[in-house]
Order: sequence, then structure tokens, then C-alpha cells
Amino acid sequence: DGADDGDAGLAVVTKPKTKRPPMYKVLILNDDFTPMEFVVMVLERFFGMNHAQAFELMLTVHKKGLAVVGVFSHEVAETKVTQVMHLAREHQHPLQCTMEKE
Ligand code: NFA
Repeated sequence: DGADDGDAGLAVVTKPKTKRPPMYKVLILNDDFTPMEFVVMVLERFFGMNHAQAFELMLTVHKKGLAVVGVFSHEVAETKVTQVMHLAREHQHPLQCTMEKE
């Protein structure tokens, strides 16, 4: 950390390396077929929301086309996406859940 003397005698200033792991947004996308109650249930089950929060966020997705439903580490985000996609497919709903680097 701090000033580091190279052989040329120049003070090369370096940053202390405190790199946080990148975080990932998990998004839910609107579609015309997935029932509203199913989306609410997904948000309650996998994203720890109460019914009112889940309903409100579902409506945001419905009206705006998509919404961020949480921000997680890569591993946790991937798990959430997989869980949502598996349950949606199981119920034959076209619901899409994706992740992107923040
Ligand atoms: N648009 C869907 C409907 O009217 C509800 C929905 C909301 C779907 C959010 C996907 C995401 N049944």
C-alpha cells in the first residue's frame, strides 16, 4: 500500500487492493401469460418478500416490462434464476428470470 519505490526511484502510487466481489441484479420480465399470483408466489418464496411487497413488485414488472427483484453474489443470483426458471417450467409458464452484472 501507499508509495512504492521502483528501481528508477519514482514514487509509484498504488491503490490498496480491497476488491469487493461483483454483484448481480436478478430481473423478472413481464409476459402476457404467467398468472399474477404465480409471480407473487415466486417473489415470496425465493426473494423473501411479504405478500404486499411481492404484489407491488409484480405490478411494477407487469406495467414496466421488467424489474430488479434483488442484488446478490454471482452464486446466489445464479441459484435464484435457476430456481425461478425451474418452477416456471414445471408449471408451464413462460416467465423469464435473468441476471446481469451490476
Ligand atoms: N402480465 C402478466 C399477466 O397479465 C402478469 C405478469 C407479471 C407476468 C409479472 C410476468 C411478470 N397475467
